[in-house]
Amino acid sequence: LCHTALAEYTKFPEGFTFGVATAAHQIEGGWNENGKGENVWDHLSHNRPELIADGSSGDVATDSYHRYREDVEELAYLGVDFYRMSFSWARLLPNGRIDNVNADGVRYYNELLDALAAHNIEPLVTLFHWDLPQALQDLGGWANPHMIDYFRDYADFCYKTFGGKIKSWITFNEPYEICEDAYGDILKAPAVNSHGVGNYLCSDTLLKAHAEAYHLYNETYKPVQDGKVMISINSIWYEPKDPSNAEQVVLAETANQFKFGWFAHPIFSQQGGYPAVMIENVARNSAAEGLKRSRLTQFDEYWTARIKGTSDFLGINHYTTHLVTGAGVDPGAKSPSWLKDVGAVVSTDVGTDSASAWLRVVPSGFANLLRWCKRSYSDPPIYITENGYSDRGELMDYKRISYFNDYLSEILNVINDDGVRVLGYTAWTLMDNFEWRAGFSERFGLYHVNITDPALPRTAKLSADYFKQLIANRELPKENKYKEPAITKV
Ligand code: PNW
Repeated sequence: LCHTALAEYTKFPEGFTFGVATAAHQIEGGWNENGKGENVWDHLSHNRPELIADGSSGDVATDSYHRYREDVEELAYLGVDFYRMSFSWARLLPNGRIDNVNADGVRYYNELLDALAAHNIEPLVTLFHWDLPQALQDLGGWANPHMIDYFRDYADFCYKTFGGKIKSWITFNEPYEICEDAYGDILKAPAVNSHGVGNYLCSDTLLKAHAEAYHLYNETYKPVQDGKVMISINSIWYEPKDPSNAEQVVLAETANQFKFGWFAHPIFSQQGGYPAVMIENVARNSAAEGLKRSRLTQFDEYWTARIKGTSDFLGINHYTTHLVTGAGVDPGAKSPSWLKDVGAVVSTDVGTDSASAWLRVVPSGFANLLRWCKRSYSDPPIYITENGYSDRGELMDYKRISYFNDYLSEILNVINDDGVRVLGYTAWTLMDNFEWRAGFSERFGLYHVNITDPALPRTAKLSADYFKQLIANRELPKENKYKEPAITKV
């Protein structure tokens, strides 16, 4: 599974673009400044601090609300083509609705967008990167179908207010994490933990909300603003532990349909709607539980058609590969739950490690995922909207560099050998930041942030230098000056 082959291809194709990503709640801070409303992450970290590994919060984060000019200087130093950032819904619309606009939020994002423009850095803006206004969560959040209208209104407001400065939009970041981790579990805010039920109510609403935001742009704004709209889907890519075991091969495909296909199939497949194996498994389990209907509501003909084809690119966030070891209910699965519905036992015992338990380094899995996307979704144009590695914040971050280099090398392999249409790459993340429930204990940044110093100084890590060279040359470095020096034993 895990091979570090010598890079066969080193040059990126003409027009391939590079960027780095952040998310509002992970960097901005200023959580209640100048009219910003409370969001679900403010709420979780203030009311259930025991759920955050180091007791930290996004109250100050990396203070990018005040220090954004410094951030833009770092982006300019790296030489990125684009910056993937997100809007804080509650900074713009404190209660989530358009009847109460926070002028300071509009000012903040206008100034940030202008600073990017002054450096020729294209913004790629995510409308929703997990920080739902608490006022909307109080109404049920993504489990409430009326959220389709609230999200459409918010999108409309953003297109109208900022659309002259933005050519690329992402509606949702990682719908799986939103629906499964936040509604089906307590891994993300609002930690509803309605396993096997709330997660599927969420996906029904979220996919419809996405489609409405897409159609709105296409019909009303695109003719004038001429931009693109996509969605970013996260994959843990699943492979059979034993590739010669037929049952494991089938189950790994099932797991991929449940994970990536849950949101990709309705939008990117020819047929539309949820993957067949999901519909089957959840219906079977629901009946066995004595329910009258499947916990997974299906899209009718209208919504199947309305959701299909609503993304100009396939945005992929990819970090890792896990293994399927056999059939059955995973020992960690709650009942009912998504994992029980998958019906496979999974393992993270693969590749090498990182500071995040879930993040195993398996570059070859990335290539397999990309080839699978080409096959499954009729060769879509793809942007990698996140990819990165966690450690404890070392400045000489050799392991992050080798992660980037090996994963980028797999992108070049599939572009050249398989004709997968990968058009751009986004590193997660510009700087160490509030890593959700892991707080600051897991660090993904190209820049180090010293959070014990109130000035929150940023320092370029070795990986920042690596990334800068990569962008300047549009090729992987030939001689490996970024290799960890061998330790001489005495
Ligand atoms: C992403 N997985 O989350 C998020 O978009 C970022 O906000 C976050 O900081 C970053 O990745 C690092 O965690 C993920 O299980 C959550 O494969 C889970 C997975 C991947 C990404």
